[in-house]
Amino acid sequence: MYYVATGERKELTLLLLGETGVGKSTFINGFINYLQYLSLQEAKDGESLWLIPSSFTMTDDNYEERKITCGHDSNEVFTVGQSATQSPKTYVFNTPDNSVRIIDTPGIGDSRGIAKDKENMQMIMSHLSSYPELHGICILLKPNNARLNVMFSFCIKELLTHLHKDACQNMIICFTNARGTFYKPGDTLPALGQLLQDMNKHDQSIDITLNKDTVYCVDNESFRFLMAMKHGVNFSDKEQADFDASWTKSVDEYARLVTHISTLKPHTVKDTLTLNSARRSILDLSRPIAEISKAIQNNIELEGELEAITKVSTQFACFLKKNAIAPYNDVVLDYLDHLIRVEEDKVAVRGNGGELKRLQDLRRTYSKEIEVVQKAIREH
Ligand SMILES: Nc1nc2c(ncn2[C@@H]2O[C@H](COP(=O)(O)OP(=O)(O)O)[C@@H](O)[C@H]2O)c(=O)[nH]1
Ligand SMILES: [Mg+2]
Repeated sequence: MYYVATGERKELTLLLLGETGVGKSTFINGFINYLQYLSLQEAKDGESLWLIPSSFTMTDDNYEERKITCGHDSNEVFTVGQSATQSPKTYVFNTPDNSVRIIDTPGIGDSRGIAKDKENMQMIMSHLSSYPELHGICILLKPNNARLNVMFSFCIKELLTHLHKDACQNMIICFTNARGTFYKPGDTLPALGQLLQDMNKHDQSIDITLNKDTVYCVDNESFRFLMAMKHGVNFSDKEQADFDASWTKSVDEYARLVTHISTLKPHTVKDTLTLNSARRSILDLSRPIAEISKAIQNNIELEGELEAITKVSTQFACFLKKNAIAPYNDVVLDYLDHLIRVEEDKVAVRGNGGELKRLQDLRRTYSKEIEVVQKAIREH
């Protein structure tokens, strides 16, 4: 891989974020290959390289489905022919100019639901505490996957609520699976632009620029191709030529991305972590607030207690308003409503209401959090 020589060797840290299945782990497997082999031909002749075990199916030139699997690691759980990263993990690469640490993370939009998403986000935050600075925070997206649905808004907003405003300067967007859109961001980029603009209308100030420096398009299908080929799958000459072109394109885009983040002032991770602690405190306080509110009906003397706790909670909320890219994720309630509706239908058939109750509890907790933050925004 080639880079513009900066003369000074830097240690760079890049965090990968995005929906499950968007291609974060494959992004890392691509990187090690692109670093080692400048062309697909070189890679074909060389040794197989992968860092993260992977499992996927591919159709060969005889239209037969072939399952390709490389490696095994308990951090990657293979479900329905796909692997899913269980906890954050860091991989280190030495490029000619830099040492690049890339942090792979479990995705948002986990099929195990919103509680798992929240748990994953906490795991990411505690993993980040080992790294004082982040040069790049990369949100991975697919070019034509932004059916401006609840899920897309939920994922983007959820990520932005966890990051400090200063991190805006380090945000980059990387489109995976981009060959089908000729390495252009497709419908997703305008959808994302619109989402950010709408958030800004609601008294938020999101300073994320979408331009050539911050938007990248890759397709790591050539990694899939390489692995399939090493497993003896045959492809037509036309397909090989396409994969060859996507390899070269991705090599260029990765180099451009690393060069860009090496010019940025790194984000101080502590700022983002402090924010996260404030958010957790609001959630922790929402339970006593709810309980005291209930008990107050019988014991009016509790009013003072309630006022004191609410005041603390409001201070945390003001802190979030001042410092978070997005102080709260308003889509979380729409998303939970959607899940609750689905679960209600299931309960009507099966009659087991345990999961429904859990979702309803979650909804109550998050609506309390949002209420506290919105109130603080209105009043302060
Ligand atoms: N065609 C194509 N497939 C990809 C690309 N990136 C990932 N995949 C496939 O998408 C699936 C999910 O990828 P994975 O890296 O596990 O996603 P993660 O959940 O974000 O880590 C796997 O089957 C990958 O082989 C890409 O750029 N192009
Ligand atoms: Mg993964």
